[in-house]
Amino acid sequence: MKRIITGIQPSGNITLGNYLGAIKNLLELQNQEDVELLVFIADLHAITVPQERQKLKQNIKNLAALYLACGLTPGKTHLFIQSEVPCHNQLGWIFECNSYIGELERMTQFKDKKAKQTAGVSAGLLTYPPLMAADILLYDVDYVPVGEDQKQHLELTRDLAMRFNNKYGETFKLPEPYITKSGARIMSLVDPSKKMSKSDPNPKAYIALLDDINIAKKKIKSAVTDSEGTIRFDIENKPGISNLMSIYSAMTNLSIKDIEEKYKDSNYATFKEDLANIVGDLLEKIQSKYKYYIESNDLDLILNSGRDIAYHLASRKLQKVYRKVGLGRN
Ligand code: ATP
Ligand code: LTN
Repeated sequence: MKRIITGIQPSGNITLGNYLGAIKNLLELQNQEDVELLVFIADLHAITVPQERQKLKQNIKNLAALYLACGLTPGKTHLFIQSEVPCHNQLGWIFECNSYIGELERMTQFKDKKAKQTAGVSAGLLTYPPLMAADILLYDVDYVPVGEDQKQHLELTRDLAMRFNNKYGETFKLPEPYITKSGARIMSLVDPSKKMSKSDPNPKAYIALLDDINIAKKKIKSAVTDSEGTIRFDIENKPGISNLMSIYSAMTNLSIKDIEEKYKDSNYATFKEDLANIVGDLLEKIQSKYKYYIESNDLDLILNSGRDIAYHLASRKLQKVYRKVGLGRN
């Protein structure tokens, strides 16, 4: 049995980048035999940058419903909310005490997010990776499916696990990142040098899974391309169309070569029209299921069950760690 965990932040509208880079992989993993999947909503991570209370609450619930709408199945996947399993903060603290400020300051996400903060940088933004390490190491997982941007945090997680194991004896299993090539890095629709991000201030940069379908299609049709007009993959010189081709490929499982062949006599407008329809169909399917979950009591029942299963696993590991570190009386 392989155990797998991943988390996603409830920091805004889940985008097509999140779907193709993270959620789609989960659906594939979920359908494999001998896989136990844990998926959580990383609300503690979300508050490393300022959040409005009401909005955060709503984002957490929306995200849970969205995950289910995308196809995560409760019997196969344990879905829970990070803050409802306090073992995450508790182990997170132990890892904070075993991390060096220098290594945390080197994290790309920290540097990026720090640069974006206008009203001061929270200490939590710096100590985010030890909390993420705790999220993972509590559960003795084999794999962590994430987008490429999270690889560095995964490496740190492995370093922290090894550091702890060396100091206190074998305690944590070393997890592997699980990154699939297609959809690993979907870029912004207005600036293809930046990744598509749900916290981008310009909503035209991303397709949100809950976007109005016509607006989503329009965003694709007006995505930045170039003046050459041929549908050819060349990230360096044609980043805009290459990004749209990556999206197309991840959506349809057609290879980039197949797409180039299919559209060799077409123009950007035809290609974009087709892609807009493909994306529109996906959003339509997800949105109708989302409507069901957001209005149903099932959502709370599913989250309660996920929380209880996660707590059961995590508390056993935490107890072991406390004992090894010498905390408390036991
Ligand atoms: P934020 O803008 O709030 O930092 P985000 O959109 O970058 O959020 P995260 O919550 O950081 O999303 O990431 C959720 C998951 O989606 C992670 O596994 C991440 O690697 C993946 N992911 C995020 N953006 C992309 C993208 N543009 N392409 C592919 N995968 C992505
Ligand atoms: N840092 C991740 C979200 C995240 C996560 C995790 C992913 C928090 N904890 C544990 C995998 C495993 C992000 O920003 N995408």
